[in-house]
Amino acid sequence: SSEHVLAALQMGLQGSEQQQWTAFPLLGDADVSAGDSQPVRNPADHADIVGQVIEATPEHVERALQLAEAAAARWANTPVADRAACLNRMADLMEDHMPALMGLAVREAGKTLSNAIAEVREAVDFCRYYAAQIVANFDNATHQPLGPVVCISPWNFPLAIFIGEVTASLAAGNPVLAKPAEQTNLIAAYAVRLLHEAGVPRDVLQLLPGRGEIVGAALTSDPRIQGVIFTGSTEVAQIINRTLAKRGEDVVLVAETGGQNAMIVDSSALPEQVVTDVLSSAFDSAGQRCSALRVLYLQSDIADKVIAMIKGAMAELTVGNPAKLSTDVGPVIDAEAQAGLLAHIDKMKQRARWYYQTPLTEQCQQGTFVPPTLFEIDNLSDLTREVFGPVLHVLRFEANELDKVVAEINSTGYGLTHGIHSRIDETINDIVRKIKVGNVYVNRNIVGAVVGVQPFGGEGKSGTGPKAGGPFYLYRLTRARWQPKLAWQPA
Ligand code: TXE
Repeated sequence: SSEHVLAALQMGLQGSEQQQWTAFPLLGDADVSAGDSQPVRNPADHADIVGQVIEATPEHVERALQLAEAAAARWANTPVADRAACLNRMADLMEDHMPALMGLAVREAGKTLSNAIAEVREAVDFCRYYAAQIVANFDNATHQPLGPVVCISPWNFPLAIFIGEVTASLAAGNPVLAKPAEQTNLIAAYAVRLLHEAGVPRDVLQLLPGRGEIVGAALTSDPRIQGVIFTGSTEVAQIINRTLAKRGEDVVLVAETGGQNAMIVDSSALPEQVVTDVLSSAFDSAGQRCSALRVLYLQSDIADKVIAMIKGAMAELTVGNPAKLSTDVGPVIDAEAQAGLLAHIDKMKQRARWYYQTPLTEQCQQGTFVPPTLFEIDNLSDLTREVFGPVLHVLRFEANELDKVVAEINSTGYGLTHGIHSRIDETINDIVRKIKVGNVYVNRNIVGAVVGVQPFGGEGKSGTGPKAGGPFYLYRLTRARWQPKLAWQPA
């Protein structure tokens, strides 16, 4: 059973607790393993040093760009079947290296064990999906690669999003310069080494750890870069957009950004199911998912009952060391994120009608923990920005106010994920028609991407599209020369 698998993996992780990892620039012709290094600390227990990182210098960036440009034609002319074979081997390798990858997701990013499994599985799915798509729909003549691309990724899905961006770009035939988030270089470096082992040439995939505003900015502004694949905050996406606009050429930008995600629950919904789905949507990964539930609209007839049940369930959550099987909610990524969230919670305590928080245990003192917190507020406009953590805001509405609720949600300008709990078909269909959003989840929890099944991406301030894990993604990373053969049928 999955519990046995988890227990076995936990034992494996215990063995690797003392293990230290490294990340440094992996250039096409050199490992830059000497230089000033920074320690990486476990967000659950700062005494645990997970490894060391050496950042890329401007010289490393320049060398990587030269090598990527020189490698572009060779990788473009590598048959798509051979590129796909590298990705399929990578999927196998990640399965073989599951305990180490999970250990890194837990110790470097604070993921719980079950979230860490999902993280690796999603990365594996991305590899196999893009490999299958490239073989089915593309050949080297009909679709030509863009040229060198930069993949810039966030820390919250440090393997799945990183691998999704990188493997799609590689499948499409583009040499990749990978710039992972500052907080999660170790797992990215591990993954890049596996991709090299899987057969991706070193000059076709290079790793440049470093600060976004230094290494990321140097890469996105360089005229040799033909595409930027970005996942992160709306603010940074806007900076990159302006940088690319200044170049005045057709540089491809794929940006996945944040959301202000809401769930509408009417009085026909099943309260027990609502509570389970609300808890996982709002508090899994300590709420640090772009898809996570932030705003819960409850029809007033059932609001008191559902709120009492949510509070009861929140009281039972275990917040603590994510390496333990009994933990439900781990730490947030770092002290800066923790301080920002605690400031938001303090501010909302003044404004909200009431609040409830899951009690934290002693062990939470050692890390950057934030208690799961529930507020009842009067207006969505009380939330001025995306709150990237385990904080949920409840609003009540009356039966005749559904249109107003949908208009209010649309007015945020974000459109990443929303949820609906209702047993009335007309209500569900009406909301689905009117709500501006990339992904809508009906009578279930909000989960984000399901590769090949629910391609993921937002509208408005939430992203440019195309959706990751869907059939159009690879088209955006290539330039069509003539009519593709379509193995899939548009719906
Ligand atoms: O973002 P940042 P974070 C969003 C989520 C949240 C954010 C969390 O909503 O807002 O991501 O991730 C690099 N030029 N999503 O805090 O700061 C930076 O180094 C070039 C949405 O990491 O935007 C990092 O690698 N690059 C989502 C990356 O940008 C720059 C899924 C992201 O950093 C840069 C996951 C610059 N000037 C998270 N400045 C979805 N929609 O799918 C920073 N970076």
